[in-house]
Amino acid sequence: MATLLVMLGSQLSVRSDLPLSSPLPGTGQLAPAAWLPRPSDLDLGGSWRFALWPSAAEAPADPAAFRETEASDIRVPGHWVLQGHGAPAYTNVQYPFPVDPPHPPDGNPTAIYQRTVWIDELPEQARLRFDGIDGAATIWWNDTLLGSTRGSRLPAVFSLDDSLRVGENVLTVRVSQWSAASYLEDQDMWWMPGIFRAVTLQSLPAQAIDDVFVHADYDHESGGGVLRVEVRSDADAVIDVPSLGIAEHPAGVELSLAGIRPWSPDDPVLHELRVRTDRDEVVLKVGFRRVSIDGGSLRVNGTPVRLSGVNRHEHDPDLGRAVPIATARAELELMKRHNINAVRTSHYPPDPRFLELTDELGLFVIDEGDLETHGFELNGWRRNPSDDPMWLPAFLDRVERLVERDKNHPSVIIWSLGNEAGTGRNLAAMSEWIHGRDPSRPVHYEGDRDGAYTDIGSAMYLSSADLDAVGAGSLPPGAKPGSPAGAPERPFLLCEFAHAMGTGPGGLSEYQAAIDGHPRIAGAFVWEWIEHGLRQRLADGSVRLAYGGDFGELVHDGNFVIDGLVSPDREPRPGLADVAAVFSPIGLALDGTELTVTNRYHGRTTEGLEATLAVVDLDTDGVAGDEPPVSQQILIPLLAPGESATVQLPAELSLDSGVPRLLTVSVAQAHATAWAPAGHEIAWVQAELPGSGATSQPGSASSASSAASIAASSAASAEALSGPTTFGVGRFDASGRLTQVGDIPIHDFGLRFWRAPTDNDFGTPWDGDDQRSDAQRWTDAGLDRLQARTTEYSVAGDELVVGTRYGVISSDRGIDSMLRWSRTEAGVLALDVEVAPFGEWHVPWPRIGLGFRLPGEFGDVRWFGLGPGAAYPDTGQGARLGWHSMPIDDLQVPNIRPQENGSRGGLRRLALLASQTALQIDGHGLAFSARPWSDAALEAADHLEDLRPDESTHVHVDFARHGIGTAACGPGVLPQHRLEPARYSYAVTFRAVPAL
Ligand code: IPT
Repeated sequence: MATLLVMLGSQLSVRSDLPLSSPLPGTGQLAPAAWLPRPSDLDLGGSWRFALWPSAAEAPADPAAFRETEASDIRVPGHWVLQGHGAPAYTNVQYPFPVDPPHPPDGNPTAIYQRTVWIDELPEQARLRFDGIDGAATIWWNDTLLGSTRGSRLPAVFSLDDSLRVGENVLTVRVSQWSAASYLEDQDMWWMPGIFRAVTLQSLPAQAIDDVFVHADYDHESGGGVLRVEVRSDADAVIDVPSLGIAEHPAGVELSLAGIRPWSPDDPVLHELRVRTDRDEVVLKVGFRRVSIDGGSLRVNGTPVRLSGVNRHEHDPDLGRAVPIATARAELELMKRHNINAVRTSHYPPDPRFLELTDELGLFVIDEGDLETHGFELNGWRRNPSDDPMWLPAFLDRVERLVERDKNHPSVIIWSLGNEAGTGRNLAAMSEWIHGRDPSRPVHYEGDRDGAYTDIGSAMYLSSADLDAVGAGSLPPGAKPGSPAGAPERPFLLCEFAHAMGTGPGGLSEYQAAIDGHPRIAGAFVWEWIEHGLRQRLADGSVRLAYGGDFGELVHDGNFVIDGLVSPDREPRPGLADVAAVFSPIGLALDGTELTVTNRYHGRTTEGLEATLAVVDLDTDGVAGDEPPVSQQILIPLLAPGESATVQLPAELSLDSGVPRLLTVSVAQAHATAWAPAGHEIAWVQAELPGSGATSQPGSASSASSAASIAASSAASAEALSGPTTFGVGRFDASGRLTQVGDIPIHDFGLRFWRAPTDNDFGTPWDGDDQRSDAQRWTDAGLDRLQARTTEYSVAGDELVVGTRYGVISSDRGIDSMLRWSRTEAGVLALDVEVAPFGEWHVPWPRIGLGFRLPGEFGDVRWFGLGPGAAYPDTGQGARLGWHSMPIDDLQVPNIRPQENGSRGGLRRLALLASQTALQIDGHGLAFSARPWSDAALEAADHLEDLRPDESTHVHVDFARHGIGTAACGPGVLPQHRLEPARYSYAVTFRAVPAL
């Protein structure tokens, strides 16, 4: 390997171009170094001359030829495919070109960029830095060839010393979309070429500071720190750290410091470090901390970490991966406000400024290399670059540029070699290189399943049960395909889990319980933070959020790129509230009037948190009145990280007053932070106290019973009905369907068992025996084509009975139902529902509930139940019990690919409101959704923009729902959240009330 490294070093510094088929890294660059901005840096972003050709062969070969060419203007940084030249393309695993390594195809969009730079006075030394060029670039300054770049998300720095001139200078960059390097950049994302990160001209003195490596260690036993700053420069350097009283200390000489406050995400203490020579100065921020693996757990400053993470791609719906730094900051602040404390920079090093923000705001980072060769898997991993010596220099170059650029950031606690590149010698060599250069951080790579060359066990999309078994040490290595290295001394994390595609993710609570149950489990990273929808203007002038296939790609992977906790415009999806609840660093449990508080912060006590107890009386239906809750501050015990304590809630609220009560404890930060104001909520918990008085819940949903079918049960005195009838405040049609409650017209009333499949419903569960998705199994079983037949319609005194058989077309399978209406309370229609399967059923049902349509003027809802966001059986951890209200439009989750969404659970009272009147529905454990379009329209639509209100309000009142799971990529719905076919009975009431 030594010879190869020498070869690599010399090859890199040669000013030559590199053939597009060469597997080698770039040419002509300066040695990789830390990203060290200086105030005098000149940003070369802006408008450049630009032209694009369909192949490299057709594009001008050099700057002189380009000067004669017609060109337009383009914005730098940016992707040309988002600025009217060519089109983006989305593939997940598959390469969009033949797998013929190391050759790119001839059809290879090739662009030339050019701009002038005015120089007043020649600096002693000048450098040109590119932070990211997607594609393979060749660079000229004036007519001098500087070299070439490979590694789209990595920096490339060139010396300009002998090519600068006073006056006008010309910078020319030729970029080909495809090269040998494309085989190493098969991340699941849009293919978007262009100069998409900053281009900077640095003017420097002759003996500049070339590199700085800060070692800032913290010893949690002594509370002391050790600082050593290595400087690469031809001049002598000194350091100053004013906040620690360090001045003019010689670089390279170790300093022991007592009484250091360490860096942690919860207390991100940074110190300004100045590195100076006679002629040069750079300023960095330093944080003291130590990463270690001890007793099988991953620790920072001695404390085991609990990584509550997300995978973050750089994405903006208009700008692609050219994400403005203000946007990145807003994203990180949003993460912090949702209790996310870690980011995996999937699957490439981020914009270098991003890590300044994670240092400052406090997030742990897994910094990942720009490497993925996933498409080789589709060809049996044959000729995978990861195990082919021809690619070793490129692999080493990529990891070296990652580590050298980002090594000074305290937030970076783990290096990751890349993603989904199989396994092989070149990956092992990358890890070996890191261990030599930066032994202070562990190395991660999920593909190292045997733990042969990395330090942390890792997996993707393991089920919560398997994660629990890994934590307990009971899942041996290799027990399942892809199961992780089991050695108990290796900490373990899920680098991806909880695939947040469409409605979901379901099952977060079970994962978090497994994480919190085992110190060996260092945490997990949701796939993924943001949906990569691109804003697209269509020929008719309309605008939509586009996904794979929308740009006419020959091969693509559809909407698999739309799988985030936030929309492309960073609007939270319902899953984000759920993540905030399960990731909360303050664990709260309420048992009667005993509150247990657990401090799961990494680096702070509970000081500075304040808690409120709110108490509200419930009526016998379990519903609160309109009066505001009685609130008071309560004391939070002072807890160090990892500690927990139980406190008694204050007696003076006379908690056992005889009536049932709802208690809500909320914990908030007392003081403003960089990312949230004072009073921002960190954690909450609710519990109901039954009270000593007896309660009756008239509308209770009951659970399954084992009896097989429903008896036709009309009393002897029953009178059969054959036409429309009035019964109490209800009107019924000739088939016994409810058509009116009071004055409110009701259409298409009946039982519903179907839902517009979610992305998870369309996925094949990783943990199932069936190769079919739930949605496929539902259609195979005929749930999408039930036909109704009235089996009974009769009245007997105060009971109206309607039996309906829902049969599957062309099958002898179906569902029998019996609806028993009663009118014992004036103005109220009470309904008991029984359903039971008949024939063979081997598939869970999507839902059991009522569906109907109201006039569109019923445009608002008010409900007592879980809210304000959606809650399915295995989602909605962020939803709480109380009164909520909103326009029906706001109930909709604007999913880019429409699907079942926005159902509110835990429902006890619902009012569907028009201006004068309201339909009120009461029950227990119900769920509802209401939409301005039908389920059929929802299911048929490919894009959000296809959905149009149809002047009705379409309502579901569900008794039971199948869970959501994460089968879009991962395990399906857990057994306890499946809706298995069985006999069930439920109760609910209807009434028309004045709208208030
Ligand atoms: C895993 C990838 O690492 C990630 O980039 C993304 O594609 C994700 O899947 C699905 O959205 S790969 C794994 C499912 C084989």
